[in-house]
Amino acid sequence: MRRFLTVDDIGDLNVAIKEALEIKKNPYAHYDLGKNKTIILIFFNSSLRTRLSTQKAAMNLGMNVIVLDINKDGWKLESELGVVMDGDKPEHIREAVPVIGQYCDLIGVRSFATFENKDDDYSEKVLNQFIEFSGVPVISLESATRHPCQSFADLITIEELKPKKRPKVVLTWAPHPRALPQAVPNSFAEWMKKADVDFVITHPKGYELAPEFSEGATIEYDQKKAFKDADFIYAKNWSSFTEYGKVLSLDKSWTVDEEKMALTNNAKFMHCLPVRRNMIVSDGVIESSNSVVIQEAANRVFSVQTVIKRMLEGLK
Ligand code: SN0
Repeated sequence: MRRFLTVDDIGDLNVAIKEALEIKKNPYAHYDLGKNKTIILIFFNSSLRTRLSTQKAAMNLGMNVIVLDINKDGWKLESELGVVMDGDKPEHIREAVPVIGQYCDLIGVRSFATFENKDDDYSEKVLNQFIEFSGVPVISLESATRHPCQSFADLITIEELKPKKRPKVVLTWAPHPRALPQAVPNSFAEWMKKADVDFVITHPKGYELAPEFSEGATIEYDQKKAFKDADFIYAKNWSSFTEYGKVLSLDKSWTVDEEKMALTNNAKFMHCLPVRRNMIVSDGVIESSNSVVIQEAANRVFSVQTVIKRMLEGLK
């Protein structure tokens, strides 16, 4: 395995889930695999779970881990080609990336959508530089369009908790004060469409995801209808794709609360975190026994550990 960017990179989902659950049962079983191997984690954006769970997963595999908050601790990077570098960016990404590749065997990189240019974001301009020029396998720790480590952990959580063979999973938009990327919902949709679930997306008009992600999913604009008989409610805010990066609505009637959860089949509440209480979800729902956000976060270790393990096996 040389890259982990999309659902297509993991192969058969049932095999991947099984492997992750084996690792969860016995996290140190492959401790020798990472001996004298180094992973560097590069963050262009903030992180709590991704940083800690990836570090823990690599440590469970016996690896050395280096973390770099590149905006704070590195040189500011230029990514345009053909520019005269007389401004505030002392280093070009074309040198920085191959240099980082000299110091490690694997790279993890987090680089969110910047919302400056839709084409740059959706062509994964930054992530692709790491793939093309680092010379080592690359794991996406949330790119402009996807968050595969999160979606894999979400799938593991659904597998652990599903009350029936083919559960109903609902991805619902909810309000948020800032413009957030579409990466988490895009990715969740991409993984759910491949999984054995009945998948519904609900959002206000104007929040349609990019067609490559929404195609094949059921879209229901009436949130209450969508919640009916759901086994899992997956809440997330995202900004508009069509009016790229815009916040079109702050409508609190979309907040997930006890009344709406009562319409479901005793659904579990999921969110990737961090979550804004009483915007996305009421205190009552997130603190209820149906909230599985902590288990979901715990599974972040085992999704990424599966990926790192496969990459290390490929290095041998
Ligand atoms: C990120 C996002 O893609 O939505 C990371 C989620 C894993 N979330 C945020 O940036 C939230 C920031 C905020 O202001 O609440």
